[in-house]
Amino acid sequence: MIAAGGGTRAGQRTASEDAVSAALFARARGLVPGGVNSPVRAWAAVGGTPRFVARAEGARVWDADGREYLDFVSSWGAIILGHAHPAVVEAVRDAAARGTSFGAPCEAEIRLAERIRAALPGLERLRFTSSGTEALMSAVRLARAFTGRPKILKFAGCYHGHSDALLTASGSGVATLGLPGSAGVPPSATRDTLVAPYNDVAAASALFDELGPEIAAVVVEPVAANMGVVVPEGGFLEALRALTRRHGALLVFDEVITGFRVGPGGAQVRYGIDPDVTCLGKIIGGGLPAAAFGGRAEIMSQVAPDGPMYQAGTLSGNPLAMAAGEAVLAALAEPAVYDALEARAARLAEGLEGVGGGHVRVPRVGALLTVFFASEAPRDYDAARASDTAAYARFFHAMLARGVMLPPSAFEAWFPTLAHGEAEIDAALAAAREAFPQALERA
Ligand code: KE4
Repeated sequence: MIAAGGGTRAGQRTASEDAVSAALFARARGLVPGGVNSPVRAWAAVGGTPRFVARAEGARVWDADGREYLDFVSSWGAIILGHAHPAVVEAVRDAAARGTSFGAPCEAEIRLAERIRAALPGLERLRFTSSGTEALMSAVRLARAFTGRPKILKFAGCYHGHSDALLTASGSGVATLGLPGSAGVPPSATRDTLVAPYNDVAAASALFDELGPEIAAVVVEPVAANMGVVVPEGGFLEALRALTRRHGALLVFDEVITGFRVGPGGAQVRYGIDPDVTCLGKIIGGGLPAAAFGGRAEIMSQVAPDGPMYQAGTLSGNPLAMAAGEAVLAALAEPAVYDALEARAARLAEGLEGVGGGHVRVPRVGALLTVFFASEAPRDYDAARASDTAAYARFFHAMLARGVMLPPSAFEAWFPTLAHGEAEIDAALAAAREAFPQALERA
């Protein structure tokens, strides 16, 4: 199968197809834990040699061995226009020529903040950070500062970055006091973190009945994308909004993935829910390090230097990241952009379910989807973990051999971009038609 747009013929790939990546991986492992700067990139969940990317353009990446792939990782959702989009490259190049970081405010921060607020009016005030982890960590501190309460309620299978309080084991059962989900996180750091199953209104409600006066906030991915894509069931988000209002807690939407991906106003506009605090990331930095947390002015007035809640960052509001983000949001403001994203992602998801022959379910919201080897689309983390991850790993490699780079974990989302046109979707579906039988063969 030829990857759309020419490139390497997958069928002709030689045994040494990853020789250069393998050598780089060995070299990296002598320098960086696991040879990678973020664990998922090591391909532990699917096995094999992680490909080192040499360059990327549009919907494609080329690895260090010179092989071309259709890319559905898209920097974990940070890329939505396509890689190396000319408007982004030019904006970053122009900004860099004026200096890369000032440690002082600059107008670019204001312009990007204005664009974000135009799309998300609920963010009356916002603060930029350099990562989603920082944004969520700050949002938790903000909720505790604003309410004076200690506890946070999150949902099993949702990932909100790696700050201690949010790195809890994915609690099973109705609701558990958070247990540390990583070495180095002491029980003291997560004893105030409550965990309930996603889509389980009764569990969340029971926690509020028991501990409501102590709960500062509910933190939720409005569309879960870190256990694979798990769609909020009707009434789930509405119930969280009602519960938090009734008990005086804040509703924090983690839109690091969904922001500007599932619609021009993110999940909160798509589902018509007004959270108290929103966290953004990925797309707003256009592939450069930028994220943000924001909300009503009354709440954000807690944040230093206006208020007593400290939060800071050397590179927060970095001018290059601001320029990249502004270029991306300007392009996303073009009419019909989201119609195109929605239509192509829908054709991909429906096509995958079609060629999957009843063995897969492909939940999708906007340009966010996952292939689960399961008979039903999971409604929570326990169900997601019950899917056939071994089959997914076989599917991953069968697609890789055909020139399609998928997320190297069954618990991640696929991120099609505006550069994934008809030809790219057709090529991915053609590869999947051949790859599914291989994936379904028991090892
Ligand atoms: P960062 O700190 O990685 O910028 O953002 C953390 C974060 C927060 N909230 C949500 C909903 C997220 O998905 C993330 C990070 N996403 C993962 C991919 N699922 C990043 C990939 C990685 O860890 O390398």
